[in-house]
Amino acid sequence: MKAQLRAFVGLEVIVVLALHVYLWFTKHSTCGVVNNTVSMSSKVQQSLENDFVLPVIDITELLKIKERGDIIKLKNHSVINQIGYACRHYGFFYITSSLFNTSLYHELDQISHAFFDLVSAEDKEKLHMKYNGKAWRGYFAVGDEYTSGLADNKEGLYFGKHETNNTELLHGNNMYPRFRVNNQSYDMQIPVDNYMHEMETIGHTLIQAIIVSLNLNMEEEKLRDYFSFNDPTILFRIFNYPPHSENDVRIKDSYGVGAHTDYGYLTILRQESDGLQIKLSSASDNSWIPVPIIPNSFVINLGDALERQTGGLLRATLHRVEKRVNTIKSRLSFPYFFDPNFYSDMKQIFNYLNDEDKKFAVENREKIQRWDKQNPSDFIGSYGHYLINKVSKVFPDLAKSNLNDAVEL
Ligand SMILES: O=C(O)CCC(=O)C(=O)O
Repeated sequence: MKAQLRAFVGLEVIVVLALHVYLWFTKHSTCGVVNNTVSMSSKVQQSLENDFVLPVIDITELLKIKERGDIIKLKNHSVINQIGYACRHYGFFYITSSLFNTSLYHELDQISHAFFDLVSAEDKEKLHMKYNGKAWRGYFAVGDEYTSGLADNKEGLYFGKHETNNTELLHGNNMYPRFRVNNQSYDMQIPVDNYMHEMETIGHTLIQAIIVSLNLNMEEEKLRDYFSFNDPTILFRIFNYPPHSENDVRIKDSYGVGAHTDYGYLTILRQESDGLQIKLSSASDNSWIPVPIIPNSFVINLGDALERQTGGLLRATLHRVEKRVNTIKSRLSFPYFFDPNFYSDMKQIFNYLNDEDKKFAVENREKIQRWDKQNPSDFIGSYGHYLINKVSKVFPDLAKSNLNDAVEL
């Protein structure tokens, strides 16, 4: 009898444990934690324990589709459904894939470290953006770039599509660092161009997946016209966040990057170490949530143009980067921006949404107050116009010296 009781109690414990495991999985699978091959950093684990983790979506199946333009033809695909869920609820998610070219990323990490850590301030200054006219490309030093009115604690390099004969604002030549340190010569052009090429493929894949996930009542041709992703505006940046002493008065009230949303369609971000934080509109306590690194993944977030075009169904989520005070290590990050065509007027598709999504978009608009108190849907003009106004605020001095009267300051 005793043995039977022991067996029964043992069985009960196993059933209760199994139930807990089951409940945990059903709860978290709605967040789309689908890639079991990814090893999670301790902070991800911690966020899991705090009951939240951003979706991690393996996009290999989409990257395998040979004709890049065909993704927009897909219907009811499980990866697209996961992307749609993440975009509607968070505006932020991770992507993973066995097809990512990790050796290229490693090469770019190495050469970026060599540039930021070993090149002298004088030599970096020779590549300053101020010497590159209206192209808005080159190097900037710590304190040059502002977000929400405060100088960020980062230095960096700005790149875009390398178009030597294009004299339009924010177009033109890249200033690729070429340097020699410790008896070794470096040239950033090939790794930067290769990296941008790979990101463009990922960008085309994701924007089409996002468009399909909207289930719009529109013909393919019209979709391509409304979402101008064929010839996107591309900006690529490499940031270096140096460590600071906690008592450094210059950084008292500022961040690595202050709170902001991105401007265009989507950002494909690779971060070398933790630091990025987001504020979800659904977070009841208004807290900042860490977005820790997951090895071999990218963080994706949506920008203002998608918020505008979808009438608020998809949101550009507020984010910032912590300053580096309790560490001796700097932090590299590689944000790549895949944005609407420079001349596109970012047409709105609210009327083509289904009723449920329309309701969700209206609720979103009522519930969430944007950080800048602006509504991207109210903007009149092209994406290029929107972008120029935005970037001239983050580099006010450069806008005065290099863009002259081309922008309203
Ligand atoms: O460096 C990062 O992790 C994020 C940078 C960022 O927020 C941006 O460039 O918009």
